[in-house]
Amino acid sequence: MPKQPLRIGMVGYGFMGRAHTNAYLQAGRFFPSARYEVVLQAVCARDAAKVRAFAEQWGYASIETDWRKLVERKDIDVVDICVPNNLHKEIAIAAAAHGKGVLCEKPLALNAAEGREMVEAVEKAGVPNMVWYNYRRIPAVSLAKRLVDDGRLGRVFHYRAKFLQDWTIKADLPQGGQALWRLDVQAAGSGVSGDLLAHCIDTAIWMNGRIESVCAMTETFIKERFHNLTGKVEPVGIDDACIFFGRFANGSLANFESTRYARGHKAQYTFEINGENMSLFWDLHDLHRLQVFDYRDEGRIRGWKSVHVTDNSPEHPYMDKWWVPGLAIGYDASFTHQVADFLQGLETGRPAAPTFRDALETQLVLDAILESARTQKWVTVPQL
Ligand code: SOE
Repeated sequence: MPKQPLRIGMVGYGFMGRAHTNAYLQAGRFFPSARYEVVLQAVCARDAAKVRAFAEQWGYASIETDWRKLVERKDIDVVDICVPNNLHKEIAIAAAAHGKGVLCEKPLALNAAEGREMVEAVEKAGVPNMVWYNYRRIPAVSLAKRLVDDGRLGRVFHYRAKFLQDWTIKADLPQGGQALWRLDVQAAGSGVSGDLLAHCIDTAIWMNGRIESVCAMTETFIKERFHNLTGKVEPVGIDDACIFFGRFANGSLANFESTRYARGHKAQYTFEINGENMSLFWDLHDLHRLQVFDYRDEGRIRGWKSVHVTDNSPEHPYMDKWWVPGLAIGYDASFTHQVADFLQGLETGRPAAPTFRDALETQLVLDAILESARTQKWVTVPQL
């Protein structure tokens, strides 16, 4: 039976545009869906020459230079949003109103109020929706989630995570425009909290449940930067670093840190979860490895086990579709797995997570963190 085309219209073509497009191509090859064939139908960005070059390089059939035209096109089924955070809401709501499925880069929105509007829009339209919190689908991380869900940890006491980078230490790095929109509070909404901690919070909630309350501290180390869009030196409105602790609904304690001022660290995302029977530790720099300590092991050989999650059996999530046992896959594969799961969600009617609604939970925690840092008080995270 011929497969049904699922025609993607992508807005933006930066780092995430490449990551998503690569995932669409790879998913069709390594995780073919029985029902859908992903088609790279159109890519949209303001600069016609640049977006045409991107379309040619990556295989998109057409281009647009105005996202409003893209979301109206009858030959697009899913709109994929890969532009700065301040554009997510408007595009998502318009795409949903035109009956398109909507995939959105993380974080969902500038803040929870925007996120709520986006959730309402996709749910009212009844369209498929998902947010690209890709790290859930690194096989070692997915395996950790399975162990937690199987109850192997027992009662959980602690969850700690950090995401460290060092690329903004330079004082003469401007803010605004192209890749540097992440430094501009108007475009990004926040700094490391929305950009990096959002990943940690998404994984944490997924693995360990709701975060109920938080107490946070943020710092902006470089207070003014040249702004590429205004041509002037402007105050910096983002958080350069954020540390928070909190309480999960299951009674366990949360401890999180993120910064772009940790010299030597490029993307060190780690998490650890400590239960009464078992602890798990993962580090993005060694992404295949899940460190496991099981207290129930025989005493003589009890200790931290280093599980290399590259077996090509279904016991190691996603790995049976790749190479032979022991051979590594990379960061890019987490996006490929997300596309594969999205297609499976369409086939089975059980939507792939995180949906917009799931991602709104992370957004609520982010708002609470920023409020706590501002007011120097504990903040209760509102229920969804
Ligand atoms: C920031 O440098 C960044 O690219 C984030 O925007 C991504 O979400 C993260 O995965 C890697 O770091």
